Amino acid sequence: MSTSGFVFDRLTPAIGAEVSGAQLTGSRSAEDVEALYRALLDHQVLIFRDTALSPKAMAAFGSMFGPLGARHHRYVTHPDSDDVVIIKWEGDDLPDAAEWHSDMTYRENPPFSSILKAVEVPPAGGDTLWASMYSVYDALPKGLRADLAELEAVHDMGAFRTPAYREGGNLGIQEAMLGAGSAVHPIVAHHPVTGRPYLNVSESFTRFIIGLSAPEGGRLLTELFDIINRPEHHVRVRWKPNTIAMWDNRATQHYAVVDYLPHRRVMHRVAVSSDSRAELKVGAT
Ligand SMILES: O=C(O)CCC(=O)C(=O)O
Repeated sequence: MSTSGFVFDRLTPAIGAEVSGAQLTGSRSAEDVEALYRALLDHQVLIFRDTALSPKAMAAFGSMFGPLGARHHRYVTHPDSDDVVIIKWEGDDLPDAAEWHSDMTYRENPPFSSILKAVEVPPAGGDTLWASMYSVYDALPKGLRADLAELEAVHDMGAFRTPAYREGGNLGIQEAMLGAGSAVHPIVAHHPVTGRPYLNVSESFTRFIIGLSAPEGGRLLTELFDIINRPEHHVRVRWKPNTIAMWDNRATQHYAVVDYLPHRRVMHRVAVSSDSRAELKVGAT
């Protein structure tokens, strides 16, 4: 148990812990926030059960870890807080998160952390999986690690092209691409706080490896995506209303399973744009 009263029960060897021992509220002491932050660095995903934070309290909680405001280019915001987006799928919708991804890596500075609360869950299904990208990197054969060391890849908005095209044709895609942007990131990145290397490509957003031909890059990416898919790198969470997940978006990916339609699933999400504690550390060195 930490001095804050939180207890962290590891969910799999690779990733995830369920938090108990103290109730999460929108506002916590500095010591509590530090304990949660350390646990987030250790476990990468924290799961809180029976935690009925209002949209404003979710935003207040998120802002204790860094500035908010990494708005998504498609999701609508909650009327009670501009910092909370609503992710709602039902009927014959085409949910967009049933692919491994880190949030918004098509930006130069993707958000540091996301906080997701289940508001309405289907009778069965609608689970979310997270993968530890440290664990994936550690599982790569040594030769492959060496091949990847200097490579960089382009990330863009991926399948968000479909709604953009359906709504606006060619111009719709061009405008959406301009709005979302694209970014080149190293294939092997290093976590800014722990320093650990992690694999930094996703099947949602990584499109092209700089310096390789499209077929060569495509083959390499497919090999890496197959490794990300292995269950030993994952944790799978079953949601109930008022379950909250908080994850470190830098060395994790997630996959929201779509097996529940036409039932409705509604989630609230807050994105923490940057890690104020990491910035302090970087500033101090
Ligand atoms: O709905 C979920 O479980 C995850 C949604 C998602 O992919 C996200 O918040 O980035």
